[in-house]
Amino acid sequence: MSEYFKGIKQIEYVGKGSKEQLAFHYYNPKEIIGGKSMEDHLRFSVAYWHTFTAEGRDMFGVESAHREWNKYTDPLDKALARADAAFEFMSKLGVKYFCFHDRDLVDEQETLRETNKLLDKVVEHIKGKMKESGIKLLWGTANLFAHPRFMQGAATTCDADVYAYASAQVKKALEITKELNGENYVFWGGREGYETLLNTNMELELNNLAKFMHMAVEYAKEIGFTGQFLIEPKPKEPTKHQYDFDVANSYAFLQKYNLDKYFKFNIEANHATLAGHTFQHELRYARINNLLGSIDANMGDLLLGWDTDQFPTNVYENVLAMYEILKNGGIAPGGLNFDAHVRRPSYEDIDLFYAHIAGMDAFALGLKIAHKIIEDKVLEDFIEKRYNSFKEGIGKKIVEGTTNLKELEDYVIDKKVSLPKSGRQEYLENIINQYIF
Ligand code: XUL
Ligand code: CO
Repeated sequence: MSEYFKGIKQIEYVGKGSKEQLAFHYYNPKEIIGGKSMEDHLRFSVAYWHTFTAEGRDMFGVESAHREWNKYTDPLDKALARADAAFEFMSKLGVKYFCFHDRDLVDEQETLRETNKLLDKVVEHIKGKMKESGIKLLWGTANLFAHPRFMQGAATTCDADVYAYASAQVKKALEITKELNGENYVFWGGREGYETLLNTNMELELNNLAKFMHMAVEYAKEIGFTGQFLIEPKPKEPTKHQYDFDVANSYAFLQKYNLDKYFKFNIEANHATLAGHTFQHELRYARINNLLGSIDANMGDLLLGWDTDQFPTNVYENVLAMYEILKNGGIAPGGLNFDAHVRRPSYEDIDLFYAHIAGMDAFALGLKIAHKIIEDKVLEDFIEKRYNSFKEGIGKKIVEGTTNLKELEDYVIDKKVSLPKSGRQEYLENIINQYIF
């Protein structure tokens, strides 16, 4: 078997002082933070599509990277080589999870039957690799957006044959996710949205989408797949308006169609910002509704405004994200999946290591700092006091739902209502800086 990443040894923790860059400066997998190892807190995962399948093509140019493992013309040879490279990479990096779309593993063939046959062979091979390395599958999904048949959606298409094809793809993706003991299954809306309402029956499309998800839940029960179902919201791109806009909007959809007990959310930082939210907002909204399932750890570029899927090297953002994860009691059975790709000019194989190391170190820092902020109750004490007026008197009655508009009017009618306490935003931002730097 070929070695693809020659000259790269196991990536180890060397600590902050070292100048070695093929090493971790903050991510120390076995280090205990708040009673749990960093590795168990963070549950890092490598995204098969960005790291092993894609090669740096963008809207304006062809592939900039040429990966040795993708050079084969025979589809089985290529798929097996890609899997070998993936497991060599993940083992050297020390990441314990990966995620895939069905079409990342193998190229699509003439018929679904042929593609599925090829998939079975590769899944068997991957199963062996997983056993050998101890690397596990965080989640599987189906690619229902790349092939032109899905140009107008998959579960929200205008064409019943396309809908059937997408359903069959999900059936198979569920089977292979179960076969590989996947801990979750993700639905990202891909092209489930519209370009113009002039040609769109929105009601039918949303009803069909809900039926699609119900069928997946049913089939999972039938085959004994017990992983967590996740929806990954994104407001736009590739479609102008995606149906799974953000957590709040998708939660309304889940509730309307009685799907809320089966789904949680896979929240992606760059999707949050495209929706006009902070990453922390989406995490918080999911967390307080007990819907925080997993994370696509990346970041966007605020000046570009599209889904740039960059490695999450912004420590400040990661502190706030880890704050939500810790307050959630952890992220398992979800994890932190690097749905991120190297910049097109970073085309050498070694850049794949530098990029993941950068994301892992920045999230390790986020974990350590967020843990301290929570331990010292920096925000908790402040927030607790900020809402003191709801603990007694009329405030208590409001919280308990034992008052009414008439009583509230009586309460204030002759009262001189003073200003609420200062929000102290800058004071708090300064304290957070003191924890970070
Ligand atoms: C696309 C995206 C996907 C999903 C899986 O923006 O994030 O890669 O994570 O389909
Ligand atoms: Co994603």
